[in-house]
Amino acid sequence: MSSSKTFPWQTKGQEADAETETNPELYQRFADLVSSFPTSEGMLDQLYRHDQGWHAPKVNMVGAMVADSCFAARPSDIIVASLPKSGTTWIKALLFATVHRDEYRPADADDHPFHSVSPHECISFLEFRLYSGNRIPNLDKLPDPRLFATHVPFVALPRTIVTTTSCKIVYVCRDPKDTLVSTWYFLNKFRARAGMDPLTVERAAELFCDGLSPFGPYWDHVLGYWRAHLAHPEKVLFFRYEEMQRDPAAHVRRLAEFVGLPFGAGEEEDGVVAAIVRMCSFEHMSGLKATKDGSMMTKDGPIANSLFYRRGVIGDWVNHLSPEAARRIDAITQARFKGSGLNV
Ligand code: PPS
Repeated sequence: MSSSKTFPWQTKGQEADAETETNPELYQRFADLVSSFPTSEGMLDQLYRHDQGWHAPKVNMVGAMVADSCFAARPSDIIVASLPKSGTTWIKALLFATVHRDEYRPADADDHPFHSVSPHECISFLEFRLYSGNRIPNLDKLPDPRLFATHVPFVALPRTIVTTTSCKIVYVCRDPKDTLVSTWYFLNKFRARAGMDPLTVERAAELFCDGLSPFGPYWDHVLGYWRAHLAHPEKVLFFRYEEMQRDPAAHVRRLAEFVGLPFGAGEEEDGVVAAIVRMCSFEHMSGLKATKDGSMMTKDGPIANSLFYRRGVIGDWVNHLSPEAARRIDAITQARFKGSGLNV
């Protein structure tokens, strides 16, 4: 089960307590609004289409709207943004380990918070965890820099994240076919838990191509952050999962510089970058006891930390998707990204 140990930067999860404010009226107002949006079948939950053009289950769309109206960004905040299944857990681990490297030395990985809590508890999602269950969390006491995460598209970010100039966004995207296969696999686990038949990968691919994936359409999501990165490279960092796999150390250095905490010559000599890369690797993280035996609470009940680790490789789609489905996704990607300078 989840650890009883708490850290100063840790936010409360689903477990509301007497100190946490709630606002059921605000949640209800947004729930009523979302109920008026068009709906479609999704891979697990029914998806609602926001008038900004993105899709999400009702509870997450409501969470995003509450976050938009209540979250107050600080100039020192750092926000991880991504589509589900595109490297979120990994980038959370890398960012947390980099920012907190003096407090928790990666060389002493045996003593690191990752032994007690998953990267998802080190960096909480706004719309899944913090703004859920009618709660309006008090995030004022968290020490700087505060680290948060979101799956919402750029257009739907809480507005103060965008308007607070020096608040930074770290975005990661992944090949759409691998993102789809990872999403399909993950959501089928929840379908099984809910007693639903598994979704075929063919059907999942159709839904994905129609934009009916959580926080999709995939292409709008990636393009939204890509354009924001081009317009404001000092505010939005843009990483690709595949490039991170090819050279993780270079990405850790870029990440550290971007958040204003570059590695010094002494740290380079001491091998701190390599230690962070090693500690956050799929092999290390998936083998931890906190991953294998731990879980965290979500709206759907406890979810095993191990579910966030499957294979962690590039190109696994080839083992699942038909050539036709792959061609269809590639054709959409080519058409949608044409002229954008983006090559996923
Ligand atoms: S989530 O639910 O949005 O947080 O999921 P997300 O972390 O974005 O995606 C899960 C996929 O990322 C792989 N993964 C990793 N790859 C490399 N290194 C590390 N440390 C790592 N941690 C998780 C995970 O295995 C999922 O990909 P697939 O292709 O399904 O294996």
